[in-house]
Amino acid sequence: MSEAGRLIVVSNRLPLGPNPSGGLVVALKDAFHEAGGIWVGTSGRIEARPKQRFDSHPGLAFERFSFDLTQKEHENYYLGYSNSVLWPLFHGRADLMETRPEFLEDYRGVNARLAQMLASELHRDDVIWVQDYHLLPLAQALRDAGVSNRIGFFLHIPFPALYDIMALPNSEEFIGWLGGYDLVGLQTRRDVARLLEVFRSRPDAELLPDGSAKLGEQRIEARSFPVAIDTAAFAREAASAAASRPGVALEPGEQLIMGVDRLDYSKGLPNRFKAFARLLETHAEVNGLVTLLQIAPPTREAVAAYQDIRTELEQLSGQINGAYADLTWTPIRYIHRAVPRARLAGLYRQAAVGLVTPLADGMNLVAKEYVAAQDPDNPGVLILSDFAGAAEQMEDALLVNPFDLDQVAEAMARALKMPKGERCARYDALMDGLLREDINWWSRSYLKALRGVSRGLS
Ligand code: ADQ
Repeated sequence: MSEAGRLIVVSNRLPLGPNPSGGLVVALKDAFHEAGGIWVGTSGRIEARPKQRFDSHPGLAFERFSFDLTQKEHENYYLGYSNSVLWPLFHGRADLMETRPEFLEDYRGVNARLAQMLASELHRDDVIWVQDYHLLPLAQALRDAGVSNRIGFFLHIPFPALYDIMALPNSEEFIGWLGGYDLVGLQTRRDVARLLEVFRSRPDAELLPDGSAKLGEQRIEARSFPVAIDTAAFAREAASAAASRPGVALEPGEQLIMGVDRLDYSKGLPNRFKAFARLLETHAEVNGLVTLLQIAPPTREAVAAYQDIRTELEQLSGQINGAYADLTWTPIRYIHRAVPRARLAGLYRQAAVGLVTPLADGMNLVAKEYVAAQDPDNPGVLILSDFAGAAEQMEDALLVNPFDLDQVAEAMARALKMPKGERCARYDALMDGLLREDINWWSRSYLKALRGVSRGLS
């Protein structure tokens, strides 16, 4: 164990079970091995009398500290303020926001309760890394409880524009929440520019020559740290999955276009289906020879906007299949459930085109997974929305404006016909970047920056 203080990670959901998986667990494995520490988050249990508990497991390099939510907290903090206010707003859908005073009250309340629980467990040189939009006020609440440790935040979703923030009933308070952090990590340079614009607009904030900002007494560093995947491991998984499992049954000469997204309105699925219909309409030569496989598992179904998107997609896929299908060909295969990871990796490798067209997305890891899964000798083509954070690093994809259906349809036609030489050149360039800037690079560079901020600690 190193001299560095322990790492305290806080995320909404705690990784549970004896052998937890997921991107963040892989990302933080080395850091926890080096420094030890605690991972804090909700237990997934809804209890009338919420409890908190520590547990450790011999296979894990961190202790777990979980806490329950009441039904009211789950509805107001999680479904309410986090996913019916912040999520739509940060994805440019202020029109879908549902603001209610009790949402904000419990959002503040859960963060304050968590700060109280956590404050008494901290050592003086621990560094605290808070993950995502559910926990924005946590640093302020910890500061109020007398915590002076280094506290960093990472936002996994886009940072909103100044004008969008004005739509929040508590926009002043929102900006104040950021003032508790030493380091605010965002996905892209575009997000950092939006945050700095917010500071620039405020008389109580000062932009310092080193690029950081001062808000009240707090110095805040804002930088981009594009989140990533375990590229080499995913590539291996895809190669072995493709070798051991059958993919989708295709007719001779038929090509697969594939999309994988949680069923979320930010992912641009209706536009994607419409663009695919446009391809079928304008490129008769591909009819019968191309299938769109869309995997979209349900998510946050208790929130009304998610029920609407489901209905819309079912109608659209029904209409398009009704118009184009024949006895041997169904143009859209729409699968409304999760697919095991290894299976997904093999399907990516089978697909000639990866279609990633969100209208707003912090990063989008599917874009990275699709490229990592390709056969280096015969890779497929990634079509990527300019509105995904990943576009900033993945310029060798076919970048598209997802609102322009003709452009997306033309990109599909181009990708389906792209000569092997060009496919390989694009894949090589993309893969170089993904291997260099992988998930370990992401967590290492963030933690180095966080441990490097000075708070006058001895
Ligand atoms: P998400 O919005 O969930 O994440 P994304 O980055 O694409 O979006 O990650 C989704 C993950 O879930 C991928 O690893 C994907 O393989 C998996 N997944 C999706 N559909 C699946 C299915 N049907 N079956 C199995 N697995 C499936 C948020 C932000 C993103 C940001 C990430 C990480 O919205 O912008 O990239 O966090 O910071």
